[in-house]
Amino acid sequence: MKPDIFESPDYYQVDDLLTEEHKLVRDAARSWVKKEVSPIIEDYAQKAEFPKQLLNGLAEIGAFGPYIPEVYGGAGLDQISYGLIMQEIERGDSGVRSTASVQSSLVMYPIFKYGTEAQRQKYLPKLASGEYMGCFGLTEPNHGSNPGGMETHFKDKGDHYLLNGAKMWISNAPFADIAVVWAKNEEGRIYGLIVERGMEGFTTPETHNKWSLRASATGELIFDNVKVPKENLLPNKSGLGAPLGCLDSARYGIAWGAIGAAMDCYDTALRYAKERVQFDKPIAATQLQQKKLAEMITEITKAQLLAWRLGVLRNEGKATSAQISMAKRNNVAMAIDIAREARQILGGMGITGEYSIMRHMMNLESVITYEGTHDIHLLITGADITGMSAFK
Ligand code: TGC
Ligand code: FAD
Repeated sequence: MKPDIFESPDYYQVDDLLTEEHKLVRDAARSWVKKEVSPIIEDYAQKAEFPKQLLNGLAEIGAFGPYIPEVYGGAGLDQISYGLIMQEIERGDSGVRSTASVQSSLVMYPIFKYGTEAQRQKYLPKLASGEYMGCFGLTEPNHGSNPGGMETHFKDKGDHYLLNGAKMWISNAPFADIAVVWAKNEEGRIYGLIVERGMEGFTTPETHNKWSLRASATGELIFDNVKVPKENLLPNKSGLGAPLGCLDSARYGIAWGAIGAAMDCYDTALRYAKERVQFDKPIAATQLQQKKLAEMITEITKAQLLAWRLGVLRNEGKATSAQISMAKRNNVAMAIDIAREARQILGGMGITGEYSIMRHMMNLESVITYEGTHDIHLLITGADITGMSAFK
């Protein structure tokens, strides 16, 4: 792969909307990605292997629990810093951002929000440092977009719970030390349970043959009469709103992350178009390629402003779930469109691992599906503006 000479586009001076702390956090993450992620990531994606050596660095740049209070080992940052970290990591690779998203928003967040003080003390500092890695089990073989129908369940056996069921498509599952698992009790009420690797009857087979997020480890979670200690139940919120509340935080991070992938594709395509000469002139001097590039920077700029405004609303505690859905849907679709157009600008070179574009494009096929599909987020907006749900 070529050396990482990425230069971030900022057509509307969005930097002026950021504080000095935001820029410091963003620049630290950007330098780390250039030094540690870019040189190795293509190789790991080709091998379909997660680069575990990145875990310490992710912890050091504050990617594990950016907005979790420092008293629990988090970085204690605001929502815009969190978004900027996700943007920079996904500029490197969506799979690496996935690992950070899951750890922060889908494992640390529910323990922080719905857990007991003892659970916070036991797990959060170790998750923040990367000593423990976590995964989040919501999706099941028969229930993807409709997690409320989940079949995984637990029974109260007096001194423990007995957990049975299966989850699939779980990021980080093959190497996670703990899993936050969503299951129904005997009354059909959904709760989160912390399941630890090594508990008898708990296995995490890896999912192979993916053409997307190849540098991220994906797997199943199988629960065959797993005895879960009662102190591992997250007691402070139940119902479908509990896992969906975690998704709000992760979807917000993805709205920023997708901008990173789009910026990387745009920057690569712009540079290539200026250097590639056909018919005795750079292809950047042709109207057709300028149309592609001009539309890309327009869409990136709109996405930056959407994400920034959403970050302000989240900092003020005013962002709605439907607003988050709009940003996740718009920004991921924007990024995948830009990846496809950028790939064409590079002609045949665009399909090789010499450049990052094809990897981003394939990764984004997962990003547009997980954390709520493109269709589901449209239906969330539709329900919000009409007051009528079209899901069921
Ligand atoms: P519905 O009746 O609408 O809602 C049930 C309860 O949940 C509440 N709620 C929310 N709470 C917080 N945040 C949200 N975003 C919420 N959306 C709904 C709602 O108020 C209600 O509360 P209550 O107290 O009245 O009971 O539920 P529904 O069954 O009709 O489903 C709604 C729908 C389709 C929007 C929801 O199920 C959905 O979002 N489906 C998509 C599933 C999904 O996103 N799965 C993601 C799995 S995790 C993942 O993909 C990780 S990828 C990780 C990575 O690598 O980055
Ligand atoms: P389905 O729900 O079967 O949807 C299939 C199609 O039908 C989609 O196009 C969808 O938009 C459409 N559709 C569904 N319902 C409707 C409707 N009412 N109206 C119109 N169209 C509809 N899950 C986790 O719990 N944890 C993870 O860590 C995790 N990581 C993932 C990593 C990867 C790489 C991938 C690919 C997925 C991951 N997921 C994870 C699962 C992900 O959240 C689901 O794939 C996603 O929610 C969609 O579910 P599904 O694949 O079962 O598709």
